[in-house]
Amino acid sequence: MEMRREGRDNLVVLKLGGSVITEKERYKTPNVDSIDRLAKEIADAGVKRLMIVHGGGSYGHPLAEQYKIKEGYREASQIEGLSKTHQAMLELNKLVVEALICHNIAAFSVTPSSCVVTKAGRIETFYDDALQILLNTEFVPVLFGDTVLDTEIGFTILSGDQLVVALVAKFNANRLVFGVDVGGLYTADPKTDTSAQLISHTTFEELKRTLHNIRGSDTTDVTGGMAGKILELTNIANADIQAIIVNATKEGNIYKALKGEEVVGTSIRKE
Ligand code: IP8
Repeated sequence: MEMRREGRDNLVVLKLGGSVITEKERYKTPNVDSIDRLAKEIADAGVKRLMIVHGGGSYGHPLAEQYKIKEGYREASQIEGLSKTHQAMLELNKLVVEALICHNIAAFSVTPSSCVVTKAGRIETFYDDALQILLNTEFVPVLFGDTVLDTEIGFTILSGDQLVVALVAKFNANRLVFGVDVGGLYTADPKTDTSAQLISHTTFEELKRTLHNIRGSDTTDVTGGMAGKILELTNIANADIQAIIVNATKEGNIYKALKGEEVVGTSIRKE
């Protein structure tokens, strides 16, 4: 992965999990209250250089699963599925961008499938000139997990998690905030194990070692839930950044994480 090394930009990359901005069990149902509250928290935090990526939730994942988009081209019937999945993501993106604009953020939608091409599911080409200009002119680009074209398997799903990690590396961000629907990383599954404890601080190296213990998410998530996130994070193990996983369903957490204030969650650093 290419790294730009010229200086620090004080750039924050924020991933809003699909389970936070949609009702994950109800097909194509946005969580409008949550989207609006998060837009307000983002506005109040006033981060100057910010990029936002959101996940698919009940918009992208059920369709991606139904048409087996992640696996690539197998049969002609998948083609309509590709269009439908992409269109569903555009619908969700519109809601997120509109909410941000309502809170006076200069949000600008950027469609990943128009600037990224993958090879066997991993980003191969990333045409980032437009993003660079948007950032330099103080827009807040808003991207999302998307259906993308793939030089080996025809098409696939690019997860928002793979995308944020690529953006962190490309634009030399110094903070990556994951807003999810759980409190962070735990020593065991907190839903089934009462002895589970929140891991408040860890390192990328430690994550690599414990990856096999991390559970995937319960609902349909074709891109791997928490385990997928951690796997992506291990790709930037040498970067001098802080990654924070916080519960974005709790009011104030995204605000604090964006401001760099103390917040309940998991903070991950190089060492
Ligand atoms: O929720 C996946 O993005 P994610 C997007 O960030 C689609 O994994 C289209 C399923």
